[in-house]
Order: sequence, then C-alpha cells, then structure tokens
Amino acid sequence: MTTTSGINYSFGLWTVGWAAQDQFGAATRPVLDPARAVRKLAELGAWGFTFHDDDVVPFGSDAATRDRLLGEVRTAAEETGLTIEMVTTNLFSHPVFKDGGLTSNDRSVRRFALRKVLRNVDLTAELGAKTFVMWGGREGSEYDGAKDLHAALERYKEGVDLVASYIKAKGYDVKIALEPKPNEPRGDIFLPTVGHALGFIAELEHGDIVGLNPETGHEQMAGLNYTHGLAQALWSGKLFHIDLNGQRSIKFDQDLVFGHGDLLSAFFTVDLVENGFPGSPDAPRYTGPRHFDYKPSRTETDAGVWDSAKANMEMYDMLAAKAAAYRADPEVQEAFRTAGIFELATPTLAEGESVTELLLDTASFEDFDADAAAERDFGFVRLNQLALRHLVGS
Ligand code: GLT
Ligand code: MN
Ligand code: MN
Repeated sequence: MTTTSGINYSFGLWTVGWAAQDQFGAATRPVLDPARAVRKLAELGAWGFTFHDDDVVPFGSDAATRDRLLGEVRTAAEETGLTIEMVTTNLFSHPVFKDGGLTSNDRSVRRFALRKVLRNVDLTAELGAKTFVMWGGREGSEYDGAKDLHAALERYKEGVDLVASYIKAKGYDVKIALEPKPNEPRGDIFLPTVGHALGFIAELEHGDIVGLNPETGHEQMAGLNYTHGLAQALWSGKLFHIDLNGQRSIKFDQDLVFGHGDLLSAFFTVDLVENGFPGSPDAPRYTGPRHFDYKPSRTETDAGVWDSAKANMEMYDMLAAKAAAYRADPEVQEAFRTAGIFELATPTLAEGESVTELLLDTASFEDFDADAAAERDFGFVRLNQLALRHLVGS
C-alpha cells in the first residue's frame, strides 16, 4: 500500500522497533533489524524515518561496528528513497543516565552526555537530517529535595546552548527541537510542557535555532490541549517538528496509534496542521514531516506492528480529508462568521489608535451595553457539532 495523500509521513525506528518489554514483563516480539524496518516502512508508503544513535548502534559499540551498522541503515535509506529527517540521542537507557544526562548531579556524567550528543550532532549533519530532537526523559527527579533546581536549569541551559553553539560553529544546517514531557520515566521531568519549554528557550543564548517537538500524548498526560500547544509553538515561530500519537487521558504514556486516543482532538490537530489558522492566513504554518512516535501494543506480533504503522498514516489521511471537507463546507464558513472566528483576527485597537484615544472612546466603555453584548450567541456548540458531523458522518 502507498498513501495517496502525498503527505510526508515519517516514523521513529524505535516505534516499530519496540520489542514490547515493559516494567512488568519481558519483550513479546523479537528484535527488529533497523534496515528491515526502513524497507517495510517504505513499502507501506512512509516518506522518511528518524532514530536515536542507540537504535542503530548499540551503546558501547566499537568504531567498526558503528560504521557497519550505520552503513546498513544508510543503504536501506538510499535504496528505498526514504529521507532521514531527524536524529536524536539516547540519554535515557543506559544506567549511567539514571539521574539524567545534561542535568545529572554527577559532573562526569554530564560531560559524557555532552560528548554523546555532540557526536550525534555530527552524524545528523553527515546524514543530511535537518532536525535534532532532544528529549530529556531522564532530566528530572523523583524527590523534590534531590536536586538544586536552579542549578539543574542552569546546567540544562548550559548543555543546550553548547550544542546549539556547536551546530553554528560547524555551519551545520540543523535545528534543535526540545521535546517536553511531564513525567515518566522520571517522577517529574524538567521542561514538562510546551509552555515550560518555550519559557526555557527564551532564556537561551542560542535560542534562535532551538524550537520544539511537541508530542500529542505528552501534553495530554499533563491534561493539556495538544492543538493549543501546537498553536502557541507556531505563534512563537518554534514548531520545528511534531510527534503524533494517541493518549487516552491522564495516565502513563500510552503511545497509541494517532487518533486512537482523543479522536476529536486529533481531528483539530490535523485541521490546524493541514489547513492552518482559519482567520489568520498569514500566520506561521507547520511545514515539517508528519512524524509518528507511537508504540505497537505489546499484544501485537510482527503483522500487528505493520498494521499499526499503517493505521497511523491511514488515520491521518482520513482526518486530513475530513478536515478539508470541514473547511470547505459553506455551513461551517457561515458558522465561523457567526462565532466571530474572523473577527478575532482584527486588532482590538484601530490602526494608529492610541491608549489615550481608547480612553476617550465612550462607546467602548461608558456607553457600552455589556448586558446586550452578553446576549450574543457565538454558536460554538453548533460549530462543534458541524465538526463532529464531518468527523463521524451523518
Ligand atoms: C522515547 C520517548 C519519545 C521521544 C523519543 C526521542 S525517545 O521513546 O518516549 O517520546 O520522542 O528521544
Ligand atoms: Mn510518548
Ligand atoms: Mn516523542
């Protein structure tokens, strides 16, 4: 099967490659050869793939093994035409990172982590990938007293700035995308949400090449709205990459197939990514790959791995078609107008109007009939029902 939508889908090799070991049980699937994963993904219609250093080259491998294993994946990419669009570093599996990489209390671990990251930045550039994701899964704590939290943020900043300055010094065409997550595997992780990460980036010296890689389930684990998170990242010019998957409410990280969690939220995510902001045609748009970071459930065998990979693309294709029809529907456009969606794009003050003029405008306050304005029915429920009609059919 090939996707017909022409949308650029990509997958982390650790997604289909997850052998399904969890905290309570052993793996239910054999180890998947990364080169086979690339070939299968190509067959299914994917456009690209991504990986951690350790997904392809086991931790501690010697240089010859590293070259051989990377060579196999590169050959698979070349033969299939798949793009290596993003590379990321595993700073979480080996026990040395049990207290984090860039924010470990142990300085020697931080120096080792930085070297691992910098080596991987070189690889990213060499492979022509444009995005370098940094997910700090082990950067955090179980106990509030376990860290000097100020120092932890200082070290995080030091680490990310150092990586960004290295990219610039080398002249690499690579951008860093930080991936927020509230918890798991640590009790609490630093940069837990899109908002925290945006605040962090604003404090960096080299924040111009640092943005975000928000994951659907991670925002939802924090009880937050993923589409709103994407919107704010876009508004800040920081949506560099996305991790799409499914999550059903606030619980452990489920990494379900995209759309298999909160379906309505997935619809609006796709609507934003594919169609942009409805009343702001000049606003920033997401132009990167539609990247899936999910896990084939532990119950699945090899066949289920590929079924679930396909399901991600199929879900996205279906939602993209529904979202296009939603936007094109004249009734929806009319409901947008009733709802004031386009009105919100008009600045609150007139062009050139000063605060003094606003203060002198009696119509805006002294003569404003707040009770009458409170009578306005925005028709939001009707609009939402129209969205649902498109989503589930009528
Ligand atoms: C890990 C995590 C993901 C991140 C990956 C990038 S690794 O699987 O659960 O959310 O995107 O490091
Ligand atoms: Mn996840
Ligand atoms: Mn992710």
